[in-house]
Amino acid sequence: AEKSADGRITMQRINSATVSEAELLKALQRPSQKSPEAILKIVTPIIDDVRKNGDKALLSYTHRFEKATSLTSPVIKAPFPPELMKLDPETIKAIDTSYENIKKFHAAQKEDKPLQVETMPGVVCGRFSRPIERVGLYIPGGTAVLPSTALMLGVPAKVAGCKKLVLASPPRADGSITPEIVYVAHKVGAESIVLAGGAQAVAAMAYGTESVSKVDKILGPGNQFVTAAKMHVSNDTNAGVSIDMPAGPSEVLVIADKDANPAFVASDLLSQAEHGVDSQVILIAVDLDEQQLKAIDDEVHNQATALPRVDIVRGSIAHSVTVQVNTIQEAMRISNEYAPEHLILQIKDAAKSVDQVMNAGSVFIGEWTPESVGDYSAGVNHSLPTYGFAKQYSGVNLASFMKHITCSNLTAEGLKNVGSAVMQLAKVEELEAHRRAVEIRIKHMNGQ
Ligand code: HSO
Ligand code: ZN
Repeated sequence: AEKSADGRITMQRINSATVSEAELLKALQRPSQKSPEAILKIVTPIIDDVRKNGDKALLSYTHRFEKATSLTSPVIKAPFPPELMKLDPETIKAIDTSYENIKKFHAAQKEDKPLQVETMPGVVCGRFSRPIERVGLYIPGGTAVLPSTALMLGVPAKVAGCKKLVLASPPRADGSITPEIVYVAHKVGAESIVLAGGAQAVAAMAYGTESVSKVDKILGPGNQFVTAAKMHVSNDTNAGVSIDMPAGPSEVLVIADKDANPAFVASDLLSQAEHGVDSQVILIAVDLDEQQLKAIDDEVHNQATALPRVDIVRGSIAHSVTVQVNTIQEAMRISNEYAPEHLILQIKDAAKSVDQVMNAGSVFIGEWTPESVGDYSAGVNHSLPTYGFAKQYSGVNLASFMKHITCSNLTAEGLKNVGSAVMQLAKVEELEAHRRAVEIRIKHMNGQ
């Protein structure tokens, strides 16, 4: 990781009023990712191997990559043995509280009743939803254990009514799995936990193996190998599997004005910065003077040096930036252009500014709403679009686990009303069978 010359952990600073738009955008560029082609070259043989050789291949990758050489089966099936989910009471309570809040918020996303619209007399169009039957939920391993991600994927899947939930997570070197993840798997009624990570876990869920159930959709964050593998299997029409969204490293953009508490602002920047060296944090400082900017910089440095993951923070802060702007409007313009995964508003009357948010994964409003409440327990989902994909994707939500099916139901009168339009367009497209499917019925009505 890079360090500034004097060893201070500090973000570079630019002023939007004095730099060109191109310079501004350059400063806001996400840390570059390895080329997708290079990653695909690595993951494709792994995916092919697991598709062809099933459990045997899956296990051998887990032995190799996770060093879990004692593992003899790549899956544990429900009911999960209680000794695999021994937790202290505070942790159980925390998971249970978070579970209930996430459940409440996602259950509220259910449609009250199927949609029905009569577009013309006798022409009724409807839409109803059904759960995706089998879902694969990927829980990353790496530098932190993430049972919260198991909650963010498992709870909405359960609320949606998915029949089969398969979790996958890389095991530890001794072959075991984090007990918190097993407890969440148990709570959401998962069918099994695949003890594997990376492209091999994605392939196992996409194609199925002797012991891993094939799924219809794979969701969950992961490193570049996991992401490339998800893209690869979702492009294989023979796999019949979809994915949630493309994923990149995590990021936060904080907009702070004179009202903001420098210590709070720094704490939010750092909670995102500690995720990984490739995380990016952006501060947009609205009309702050040198003294206020320095107060935030000092807090960043002082709080960071006291963190256990200070080395990771050094890495992410090295490619993070403070942008000085004069107005909230300018701050919002830049934020919408950046399209942050997380947007934190530490500004006066923060709620009023939400109207101006056009692109963001999730918004945290006001000084009492740190991102970490949304990461864990408030109820909102933390599986969100990164890398600017908030411009076109939504975060994981109830609909991520559902399909919407439409239907139409016409009366004879309805067919008479809409039939001439149908027949005329069929004529334009020179699809005569289409036209006659209407005509034959109209003739029948007329006793012809
Ligand atoms: N901020 C992360 C989610 C997370 N934080 C998990 C803590 N654990 C990406 O949205
Ligand atoms: Zn987080």
